[in-house]
Parts: sequence; structure tokens; C-alpha cells
Amino acid sequence: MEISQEDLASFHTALKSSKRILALLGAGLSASSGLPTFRGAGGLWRTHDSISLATPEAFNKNAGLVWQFYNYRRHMALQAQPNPAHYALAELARRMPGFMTLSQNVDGLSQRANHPMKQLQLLHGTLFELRCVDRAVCRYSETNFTDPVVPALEIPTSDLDPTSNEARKEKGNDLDISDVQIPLPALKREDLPTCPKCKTNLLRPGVVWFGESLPFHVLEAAEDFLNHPNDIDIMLVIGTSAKVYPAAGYIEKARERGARVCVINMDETDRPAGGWMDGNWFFRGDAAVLVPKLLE
Ligand code: BJW
Repeated sequence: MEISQEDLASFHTALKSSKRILALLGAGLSASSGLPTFRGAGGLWRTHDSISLATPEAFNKNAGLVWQFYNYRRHMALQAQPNPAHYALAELARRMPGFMTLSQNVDGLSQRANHPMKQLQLLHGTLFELRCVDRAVCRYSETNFTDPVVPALEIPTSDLDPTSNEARKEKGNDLDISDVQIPLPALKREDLPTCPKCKTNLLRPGVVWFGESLPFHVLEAAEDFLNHPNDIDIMLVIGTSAKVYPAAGYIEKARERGARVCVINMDETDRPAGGWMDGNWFFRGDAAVLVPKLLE
């Protein structure tokens, strides 16, 4: 991981005089905490592309499979710890009232790093909210950290490995049901979490799937920040491929409000295209290492 001292110094100079900073966070921020990203290596869960499970169509077709995927994601997120980048961003929020974080992450790690909530907008929801699938009629939702969500979603131990608890300890991690050799039980509808209010519909994870609208109050908070009379000084783009909208669109919107853009990404190919990066910053490497260095 090479970091240009010249770029670091120029970023620190800009940071010192900044009053309004916007950050867009993506899955790469939590990669060092052990959580997989969506695209590229790690974006496959068993034989399924993670993206293909993050749709209302997938849930309608096979709610059991989609719940197994999300139950596993919740379990992994609960086991994970915030990394130094989550803490550095939370600290920046505490010391700068004009700092706002727009997070695409649903893993709860920014919240667990004590990021002030009024400066943290969750663009794609959270794994730890459950809500009734019928939003139009039954508006039930709850905060829920139960692991597993319901007993039928208990992560299965492997038939191939009857001493799985021992094996888990030896492996130094939890049983990885990403391994296709570990069979998943077929689930019936009545095994899945049901809405306690209408008692008819299934509950679903409170995340935003493709084709669904982002929460209105979140969009409003982002627009309010962008439309504030004072310009934006810096736009931080951390660990995201910036391929999903409207999230990715906030980079251009911040630029239109005067922001210099600072991209922190492991992968050079996820550097935004176009000549406009001149005069902005690209830091290649692990966000967990670079973000604390940049924000110190
Ligand atoms: C590291 C690292 C390390 C690795 N350190 N870096 C305009 C144009 C075209 C299409 C659309 C448009 N507007 C809307 C759309 C449709 C659609 C969309 O964007 N499609 C695109 C694919 C083109 N958008 C939507 O449907 C959104 N809804 C919406 O707009 O409603 C109105 C509407 C509907 C329909 C039509 C038009 C308007 C909803 C989007 C919801 C996205 N949901 C998901 C799943 C959430 C639940 C879950 O977690 O399961 O959100 S998809 C997935 O992608 C997840 C992520 O938040 C999101 C972004 O991914 P992210 O975080 O960038 O991860 P990766 O894996 O892509 O990248 C990781 C990066 O980290 C890489 O760059 C690595 O190099 C890097 N990295 N380790 C630093 N250690």
C-alpha cells in the first residue's frame, strides 16, 4: 500500500480548513472487519451472486433462501467488530457539526462505533430492522438483534462434520455456511418470521432492494445537506464501487456544490473515470488503515 506523502499533506491542509464534509461509505469500509463486499471476489454466497438475492423478486420466489442469506449476514455482522475507519469517521462527526455520513452499509458497524446518529444516514437500511412485507396496509417494523432470527434459521452444523463445534474452534471462526458442502434445510413458510401485527404476512429484512425506493427521510436529509447555502468542502468516497444509484449520484452532486473528492479504495480500477479527478485525491489501499491516517 503506497501512499503519496504529497497527497496526504495536501489532503490534511484541505481538511484543516473544511467546515462541511460529506462521506459516502460502501462495503469496502467493513472488509477489514471480515464482512464480504458485493462485487468482485467475495460477492458470491454459496452458488448465488449476492446481488441476485437482494431483490424483491428473489424474496417472492424463495423467501426461505433469502432469509437464510440475511440471517447469515446478520450473524456475521454481529460477530464482526468496527475497525479503526469506523471509529475515525465517528470521531470526525463528533468534532465537526458540518460532517454528514451517507452509508450504503447495512451491517450496523458505524452505529457500534458510536457514530452520532443525526449525522449518519442509512441509504440502504439496516439488517437489524424487520418489517412486514406489506408496507401499504400493515406498517409494522421492529428493531431486532436476535440471532438466529427464528429457530428454524439456526445456522446448520455440517452432516459431513459431526464434531463441528470442535472443528469451528480449530478453524478459529464460525461454521461457514457459504460452503456449499454444508446443506441448508428446506424451509416452509411457517418456519419463517411472521408479522406479529397482521399475523398473516412474512417479516422481511429492513434493507433496500433493487427497484425499491430509499427511505424518504434519508433522501430528504441528503438533499438538505447538499442544498445547504454553504458549499461542501470535501466529499469522501470510501470503499464503494459507486455503481449503485442514487447513492453514487451524490458524488457528482457534491462536486457541483464545490466539493473536492477524496476516493479511498483498495482497487485502482474503482477510481472514478474522467479527467475531473485532477485536483482531487485517490488513495489506494485498505480503508481501515487509510481513513484514520487521513482524518488524524
Ligand atoms: C475496499 C476494501 C478495503 C474492498 N478498503 N476499499 C440510475 C441509473 C441506472 C440505474 C438506476 C438509476 N437510479 C436507480 C437505478 C436502479 C438501481 C441501480 O442503481 N442499479 C445499478 C446496478 C445501475 N437502483 C435502485 O434500484 C435503488 N432504488 C431506487 O433508485 O429506487 C427508485 C428507482 C427504482 C427503479 C428504477 C429507477 C428508480 C435501490 C438500490 C438498493 C441497493 N441495495 C443493495 C442491497 C442492500 C441490502 C443488502 O445489503 O443485502 O445495496 S445492492 C448492494 O450494492 C448493497 C450496497 O449497499 C450497494 C453498493 O455496493 P458497494 O457498497 O459499493 O459494494 P461493492 O462490492 O460494489 O464495492 C466494494 C468496494 O470496496 C470496491 O470498490 C472494492 O474495491 C472496495 N474495497 N475492500 C477499501 N479493505
